[in-house]
Amino acid sequence: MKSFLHVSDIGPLATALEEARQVKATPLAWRHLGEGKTVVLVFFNNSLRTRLSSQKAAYNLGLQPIVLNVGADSWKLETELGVVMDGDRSEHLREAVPVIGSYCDLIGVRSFAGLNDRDFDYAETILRQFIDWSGRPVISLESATVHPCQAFADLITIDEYWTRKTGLRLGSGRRPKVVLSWAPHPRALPQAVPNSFAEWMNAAPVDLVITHPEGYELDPQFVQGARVEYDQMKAFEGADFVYAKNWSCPGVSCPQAYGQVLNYDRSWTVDERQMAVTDGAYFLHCLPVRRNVVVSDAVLDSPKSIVIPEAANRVVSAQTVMKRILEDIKNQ
Ligand code: SN0
Repeated sequence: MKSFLHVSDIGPLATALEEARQVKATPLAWRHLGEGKTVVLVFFNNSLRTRLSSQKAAYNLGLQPIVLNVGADSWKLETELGVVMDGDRSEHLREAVPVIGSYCDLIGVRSFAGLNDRDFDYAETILRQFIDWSGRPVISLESATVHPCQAFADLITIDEYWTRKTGLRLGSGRRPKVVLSWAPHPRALPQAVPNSFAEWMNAAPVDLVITHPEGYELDPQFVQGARVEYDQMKAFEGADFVYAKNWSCPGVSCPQAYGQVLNYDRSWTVDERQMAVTDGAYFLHCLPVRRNVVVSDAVLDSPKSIVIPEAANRVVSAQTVMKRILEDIKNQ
């Protein structure tokens, strides 16, 4: 695996899921695989789960993590090409990235969408510079348009709870109905989480329904053939899994509104009213979540909420991805 951004980077999903099950069952079985190797985890933005689960995944593989918080304990880095560097950014990625690459064997990067310039964000301009100039495999730890480690953990969680509900493995028998629902939020948030969730669910043996108010249409490369339903209650009918997430305007139907909050309609807050029409759906969210804005206390604190096991599976997804990369390096 050269880099990890898209579901296609991990190959057949059934194989990846089986590998994740093994990693979860025996996390220390590959504890010598990463010996003598280093991963640098670069954070341009805040993180709790990604930071800790990536480090824990590395430790399980005998891989040494180094964490760099850009701007806080490094120079402020310039990310745009061709600019006159007379502002507060002291170093360009053009130098910083190959230097980081020379100190490690793989790199993880968190670089949120700026939400100002759709072309800059959707070209993954920052992550691409790491891929092009580091000479190392690069993992997106939520970059401008994708959050693959989260979506992989979401799939692992849905697989586990589908088996718990039906006794069936995902991919054998009926497909679960999975609903991705937009929810209100006071701030403008990226589309990376819903983009990746949609991409991974489209590749998995599930029926995906996406629901959001008009104007929040996700980029077609991620929606693919999924059903889009503008009536949230209708979308939730008979659902087996509900995934709530806010995102700002993706700029598909309204390019000038890219990255903006179009409305703050609190009737979209996921509550018992919507959950009542599901088929006893489990509730997922990537966290951090704003209580009583995105989802009510009653739903988040109910036995159907699986946000904590979902977060725990972030170690499993990160470890499975790092294990793959280390095996590739070894076999080169
Ligand atoms: C990020 C996002 O992409 O939506 C990270 C999610 C894994 N979420 C936030 O930035 C939430 C911040 C807030 O103020 O609630």
